[in-house]
Amino acid sequence: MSNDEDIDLSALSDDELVEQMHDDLYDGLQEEIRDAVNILLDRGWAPYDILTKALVEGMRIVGVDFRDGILFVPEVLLSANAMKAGMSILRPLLAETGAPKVGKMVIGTVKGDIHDIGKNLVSMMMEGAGFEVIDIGINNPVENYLAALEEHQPDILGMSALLTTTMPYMKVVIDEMKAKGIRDDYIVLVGGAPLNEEFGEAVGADGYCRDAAVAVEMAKDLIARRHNQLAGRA
Ligand code: B1M
Repeated sequence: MSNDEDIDLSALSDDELVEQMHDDLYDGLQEEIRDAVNILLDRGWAPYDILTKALVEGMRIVGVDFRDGILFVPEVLLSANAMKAGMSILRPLLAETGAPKVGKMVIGTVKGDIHDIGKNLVSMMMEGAGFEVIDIGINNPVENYLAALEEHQPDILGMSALLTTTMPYMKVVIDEMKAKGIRDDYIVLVGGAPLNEEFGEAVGADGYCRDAAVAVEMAKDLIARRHNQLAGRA
């Protein structure tokens, strides 16, 4: 997909520019991605549309060629860094609601797993929806989750896993919360490409989130239900 010619991004139409961004993400070109995000913002694009139509879609294409053995880890890392460069411009814009905080979430990727783009995206969208987010990063053993819950006392624990080999670790965390008698103190949401609703139920989570938008809706919904339950008991 590489194209060695210098392209004047600002001369492209919106559709051409989005397509070019898919190519530039594929080629791991951070600077070009930053420029293109800024051009789309100048043209009045909503940050969420840039995120989903240009960046997430571009990463989906990378994922297909990674799966098919056309791209390898070093190339995909470059793509991931280009994606992060674009996300870092959008992050403050998505978080800029000025709304009062509606809840608090601790989120992290599970042990053995270093994928963090999806988790970061969920964090950004949650912040944008008025949540305070404490991101504990990648490769988290159960102790990290428990320590963060203890320290921050969030409403929600979010866990992310992108590998079929790491997703069962979510059950380890939830089982340990049960053993400590703290499971019901928190709403537990899980997400990541290989998961599904049945898996979420099987590990004992309160909800499986297909994407960041679903995570926001589910978080708001479950927090509202919880408040209603507590009010009912009072
Ligand atoms: Co990885 N990788 N990777 N990789 N990688 C996948 C996941 C894979 C599907 C690629 C493939 O084969 N098609 C495959 C997994 C296969 C499987 O398990 N079935 C795979 C593999 C095999 C591997 C390695 C083992 C490769 C190797 O070393 N041979 C290795 C493992 C490393 C490890 O973790 N121990 C590896 C490494 C890497 C890189 C480091 C190169 C890089 C990660 C860089 C980074 O994250 N900083 C990478 C990448 C980028 C991918 C793909 C291409 C893209 C993932 C991504 O960022 N997607 C991925 C292919 C794919 O998924 N199509 C792949 C974009 C992101 C926005 O989507 O993460 O799904 P996603 O997040 C979504 C939802 O899932 C949901 O909302 C997000 C936003 O809408 N969500 C949540 C996610 N977490 C949530 C948490 C929540 C709620 C919702 O909590 C409340």
